[in-house]
Amino acid sequence: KKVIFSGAQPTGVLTLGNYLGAIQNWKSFEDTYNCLYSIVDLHSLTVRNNPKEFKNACLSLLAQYLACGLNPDKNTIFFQSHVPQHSELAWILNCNTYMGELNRMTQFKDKSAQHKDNINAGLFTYPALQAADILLYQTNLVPVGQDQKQHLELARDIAIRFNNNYGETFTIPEIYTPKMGAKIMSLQQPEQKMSKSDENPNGTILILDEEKRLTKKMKKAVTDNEGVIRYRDEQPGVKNLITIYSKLTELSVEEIENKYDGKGYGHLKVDLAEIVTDTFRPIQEAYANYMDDLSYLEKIYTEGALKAQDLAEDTMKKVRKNIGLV
Ligand code: AQP
Repeated sequence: KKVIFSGAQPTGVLTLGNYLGAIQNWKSFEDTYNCLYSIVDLHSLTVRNNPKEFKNACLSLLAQYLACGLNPDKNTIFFQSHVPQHSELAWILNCNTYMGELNRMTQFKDKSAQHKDNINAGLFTYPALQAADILLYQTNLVPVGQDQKQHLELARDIAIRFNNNYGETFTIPEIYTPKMGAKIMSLQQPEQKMSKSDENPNGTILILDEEKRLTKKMKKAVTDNEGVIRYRDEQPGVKNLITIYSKLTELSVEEIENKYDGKGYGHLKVDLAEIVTDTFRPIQEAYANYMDDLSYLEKIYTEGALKAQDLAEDTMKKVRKNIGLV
């Protein structure tokens, strides 16, 4: 079977953007690929966390993965930090990645502008750890949102360079982004992507938002003065709402435009709030059950780590040998 690797950071509750851009697709691969889905906790150390809250966020993200329907019998679900080979390979790849390449990463530019008081080395070398995450499993396909494309291209460049210098070591991964929903935008600033760590809570729908809160956020979503429900770049707010609608109902853009022909934005927002609520209700119920059963979560992440370690060690043996470590 071909291998899929992807992950999300435990930096907060998953957003509707994470769900539509990534998690929803992950599930669709579980029968045809050997899928590894990680909670990439080491990546989140690039921001300052309260250790107790961080630990909760990590367990919560595992419960969110399961609640979103990822089947632990079909997928390997694990914490990145439980597989020490990630850190080992990250160092080796750091030594095969150029400062110039890392300097071009827009995520580093954005995040270092946001956190001026903590521009740490980890934030800068983050893409090398991400490359290690992927290359460690001889990954064929990486399903991610649009925002991760640049990092993935760098991971490919690093793998190609490494293979050229040291002989065939890594599979070169392909990038998979969904045709629609690869970049869900903030409800408040539709020119910016929806993000877990957005300071304005109204811009972001979280998969654990309860109905009232969710409906309120949806009603406040920024639109425009055009007064027509059309999917076009001149109406970024409305375009974003139609994208979400289409992804969750599988109605085409045209069908949605026709359905709301002559109707107002309020109508669209109320209906969409209901659709999102209906999607998240079973997830929220399942989430509460998983969070009540920490020993089950422990069983899942322990088994996941063992499976991932085995695969990772196969690659590391090859890497150590090829670079000449005794
Ligand atoms: N707005 C989005 N639309 C579509 N896909 C998205 N992803 C993130 N935002 C959107 C995809 O979700 C996966 C997990 O993301 P991550 O946890 O690795 O972190 P991120 O990409 O940095 O996402 P956030 O939500 O913006 O987190 P913070 O605020 O912590 O930086 C990835 O596949 C990502 O592409």
